[in-house]
Amino acid sequence: MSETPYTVLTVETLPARLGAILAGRIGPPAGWRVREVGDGNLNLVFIVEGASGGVVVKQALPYVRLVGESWPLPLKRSFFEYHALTRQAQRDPGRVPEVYHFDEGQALTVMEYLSPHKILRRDLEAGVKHEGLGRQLGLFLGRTLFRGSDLSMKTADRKADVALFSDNVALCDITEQLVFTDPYYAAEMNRHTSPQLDGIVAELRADVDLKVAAQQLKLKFCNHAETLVHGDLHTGSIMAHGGDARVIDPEFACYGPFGFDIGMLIANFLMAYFAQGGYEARAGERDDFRAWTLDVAEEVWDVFRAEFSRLWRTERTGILYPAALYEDQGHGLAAEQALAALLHEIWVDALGFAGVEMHRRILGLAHIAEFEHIENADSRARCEAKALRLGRWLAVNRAGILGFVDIRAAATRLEAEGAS
Ligand code: SR1
Ligand code: MG
Repeated sequence: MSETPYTVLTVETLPARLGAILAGRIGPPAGWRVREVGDGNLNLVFIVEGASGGVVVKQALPYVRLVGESWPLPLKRSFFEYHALTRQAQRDPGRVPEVYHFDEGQALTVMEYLSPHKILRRDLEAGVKHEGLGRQLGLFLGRTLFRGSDLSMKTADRKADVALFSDNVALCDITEQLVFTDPYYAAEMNRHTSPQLDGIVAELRADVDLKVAAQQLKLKFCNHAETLVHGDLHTGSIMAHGGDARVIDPEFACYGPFGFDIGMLIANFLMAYFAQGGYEARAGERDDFRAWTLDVAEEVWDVFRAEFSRLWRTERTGILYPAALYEDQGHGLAAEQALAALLHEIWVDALGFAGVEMHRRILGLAHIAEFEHIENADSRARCEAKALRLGRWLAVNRAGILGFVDIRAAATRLEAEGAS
């Protein structure tokens, strides 16, 4: 912990401030190249390269970067990110950046520089595929969600951890408002492609079934502390290169429902699917890539389910579903029945979360680059409208959607029809 009061880093001050801490790893500060590259909504992110290597320095600002100082935000989010990263590193080794140094007072984390990795969302816009992506993300979800839950954790560890993360109030509040509530009324910070989407926005805001679904999902997010979730697992929180995907930025980490991260992630691949039309000079040009985005989403779920099931059978040593009640009594089949029921519940929740995530990225404050960068507003609105329709179908009908085949059919139908 530093003794100096919190001070915002700049490209100019960083070498003097962090020279002593980083010189051993990357070489003397005199030769450093420092760039501020943060393009997220909240923080400063510096890449610092020296004679013998590079690191990333991330510092929380006391406000929401996207909005400005009018929206203060606690620095303590860096503490939650640090604790989430250390847990994720234990639960799925190698999938998150290694943390080299954490300074709580400065809300500052020094971590592995992932190079030449790029933010996945940029490649989803550019039409660049990544080998093994769905598998790696599915494994990450299976491992972190299982091992962060009562299925794995001991009761004292679990209670202490729930208490620790329960203080991440401000970031949970952002999710509670921005994901589950704001898209469904004329909230102050909302924006959408207008006038093209005005009709469908009015329709969604008047949709009673959708409003009920959104609040049912919010209830789950707020009250079902099932496991430690990343909390903001969209494709801007993933970096990828050459068959290696890494998960970054878990500052929204909290205890929440198993299906939350899964649904958020799947939603972002579904939105990438619908965005492709905005980048086609000739209709169908991106068909192969478009199909790949659906394949990845499906693989995320399939691999999650397989890994979660494997851990259920081999590592279920926590508080819930003790082997003493099942396998040890010769009731292994009942354990499988319980697993199937739990996976079904996770699937249904994940679909609901996917639906509201798609809505908030088009109707709320925080949009996604794949849609935003479609310059022609009519074309952008056509892509967004399809995603809004699919999101509504997912959120409202989640309990009756039996498999990814249904989602694939609904998405391809909307894509073929063109939504309005
Ligand atoms: C005010 S923060 C807006 C969004 O940015 C973050 O990445 C989260 O997704 C949050 O909802
Ligand atoms: Mg982030």
